[in-house]
Amino acid sequence: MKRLLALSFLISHLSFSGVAAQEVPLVQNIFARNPTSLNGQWHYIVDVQEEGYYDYRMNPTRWGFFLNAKPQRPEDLIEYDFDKEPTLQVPGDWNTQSERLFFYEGTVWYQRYFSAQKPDQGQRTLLYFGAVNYDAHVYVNGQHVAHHIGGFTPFNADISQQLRDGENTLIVKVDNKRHKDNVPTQIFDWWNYGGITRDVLLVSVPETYVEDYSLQLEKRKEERGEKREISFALQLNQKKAGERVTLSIPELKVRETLTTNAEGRIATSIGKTGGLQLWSPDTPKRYRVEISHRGKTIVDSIGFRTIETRGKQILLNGQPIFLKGICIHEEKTDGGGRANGTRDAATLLSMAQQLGCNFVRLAHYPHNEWMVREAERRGILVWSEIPCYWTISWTNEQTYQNAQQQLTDMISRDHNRANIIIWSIANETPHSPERDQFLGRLAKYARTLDNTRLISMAMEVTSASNYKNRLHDNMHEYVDVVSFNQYVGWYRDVNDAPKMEWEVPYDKPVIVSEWGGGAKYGLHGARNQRWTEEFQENLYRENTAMLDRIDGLAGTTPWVLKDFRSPRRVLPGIQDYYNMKGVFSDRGQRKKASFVLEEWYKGK
Ligand code: GCB
Repeated sequence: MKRLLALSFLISHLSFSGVAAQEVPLVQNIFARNPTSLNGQWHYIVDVQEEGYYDYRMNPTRWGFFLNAKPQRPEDLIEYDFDKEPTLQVPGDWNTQSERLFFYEGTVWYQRYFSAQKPDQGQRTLLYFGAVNYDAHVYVNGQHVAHHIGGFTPFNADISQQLRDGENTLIVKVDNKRHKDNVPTQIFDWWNYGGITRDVLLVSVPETYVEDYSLQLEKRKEERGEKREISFALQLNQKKAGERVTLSIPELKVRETLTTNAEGRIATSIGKTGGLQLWSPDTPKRYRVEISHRGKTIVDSIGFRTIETRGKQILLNGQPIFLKGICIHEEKTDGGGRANGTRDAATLLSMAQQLGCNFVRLAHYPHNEWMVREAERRGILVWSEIPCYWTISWTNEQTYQNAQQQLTDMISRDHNRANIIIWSIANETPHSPERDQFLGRLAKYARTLDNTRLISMAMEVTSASNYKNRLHDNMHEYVDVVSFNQYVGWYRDVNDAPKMEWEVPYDKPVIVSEWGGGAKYGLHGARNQRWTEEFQENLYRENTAMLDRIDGLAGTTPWVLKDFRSPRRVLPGIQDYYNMKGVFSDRGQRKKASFVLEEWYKGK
C-alpha cells in the first residue's frame, strides 16, 4: 500500500544540484508565467565537422559560430553568416523540414534575434527550452548560458546577465549523434529526430520566485480508518524566510496565506477535502489553483486522486481499475516528424480514445508537456518513461548520472499531473548483475523523488518452455507493477498463442506493456500472410484471448498506436523506414486489428 507523500518529493528534488552555472532548477508550470515565445523561424548552419566549435587542432575555439561574428573591416575573414542561411521552424525536427537533413545525425547550429530589455532591478529573465535533441549548448550574445544533455526533457537558464536592451542573439548548438554511452544508447527503434523540438520561452520573474510547488491528495492512516487531506509544498529559488504566499482553490473555498521557512519552503496540508470531486477517467475533474507571491499569480489546473496497489490490483481512488491502454510515440501523423503542442496531442489522443483507451504508455521517453496535460484534461491515465532502452552502458557512472538526471527532469516537470500514475525506468533491458545494480539504484532514486506514484519498467518474456511462459526478473522487487513485453505471433511462436500459458510469480499487478505485429494499411490477404491487415487482426484476436488467461492482468498497452518512422525498418514496399505495428496507419487510417482491440476493451 502506498502512502501519498508529496513533501518528500520536493525536499529531495530541490536539494539536487546537477545544474550548470547559468542553469537554474526547472521552473514549475512555465506556461503560467506569462512567457514570451521565441518559437518561429530560426536560421541554421549544418556543421558536419563541428567547425564552429573546434579549431583545426580539435580544441574548443574562442571564435566559434556562437559569436555570430560579422566582418567589421573589408579584410576581415569570417567564414559563416547565419543571416544568409535558410531557416527551420522551431519547435520542430530538422529531418522532416529539409530533404537534405532527413537522415542527418550530427551538429546543427540554430540562430535567431530577439528583442528584450535588461531586467529591471529585482527582476530576472529566464530562458526555457521544452526539449532539444540531444546535446545542446546555448549562447546568448556570444556567452555560454547552458549545456543540456537528454533529448526529451526541459531546462532553463538565468540569462539576466547576458541580456541587452534592444536586439539580442540566441544561438543553440544541437548535436544528435548517437553514442554507446548515451541514454538512449546507440541503437533504438525510432527516428532520431534532431533539433529544437519543443517550445522556447522567455520568462520574467522576480529575483525571489516560486520555483516549484506540489499539490497532492494524501491518504493518512488513522486509528479509525483513513483521512484524506491535500498536501501543499512550495519551494522558492532562494532560501528566504518570511516570504508570503497565498494559495487559493476557489471551488474548495481554500484561501490561505502561508510564510516560507528559512529554507524558502512551505510544507503544509489542507484538511478541507469534504465534497472533493476526485479526478478519474470518468470525471477528469481539475480544480483551478492560484498561487500568488510578490504580486505574481501562477494559475494551474490540478486534479486530486489516489493511486496504489493491493495484491495484483491497481486501485484508482480506492477502486480496482483495468488499464485499457496503447503505446504511443511522440510523432505527428502524415510523416510529419516530432509532435508538439495541443493540436498534435489531440490528434493522437483522439485516436487512442477511438479504441476505448483510458490509459496511454508514452513510449520510450518523456513526451511534451502539452501531451500530458491534454491527456489529463481528457481523463486519460499515463505511463511516463525515460529512454533506458535496450543495451545501456550499465557500468558507466556518467551514463547512470545521465539517466538519473532525465528521471529527475521528467518528475520535476510533471509531478502535479493527476493522470500520471506510473514512472517507468526502462524498456527491454538485458539481464545482468550490472543492469540490476543500475536500475535498482534508479528505482530507489525515483522513490526518493516521488513515492506517491507507482514505479514500473517494461521487462520481457521472449520464450516458453512447452508453451509455459514464466516471467523472471530480479527487478521485480523494485517495481510496484510488473510489466513485460511479449511478441507471440510476430517475433516468436506464430500460430501458438492459443496454446500459451503465462505465469507471473509475483504478488503484484501485471501490465503487458507491449504486444502486437505489423501490417500495411490496405494490404489484404489470408490471415497467415505477413503484413496483411488480416494477419494483424488475427494476431490481435489470438493475443487478446491469451492475455485474458494471465492471472492478475491489470492492463495492457499494445504496440503501437500508429505506424512510426524507424531507420531499422527497411523492407521496400512494406516498411520503407516505418515500423508498421500501428493499429492505425501513419495517416490515421484504422487497420482491422484496431476494431478487435476496441471490442476487447469494451468488455473490460
Ligand atoms: C520492442 C520495443 C519497441 C519496438 C518494438 C518492435 O520491444 O520496445 O521500441 O519498436 O519492440 O516493433 O519491435
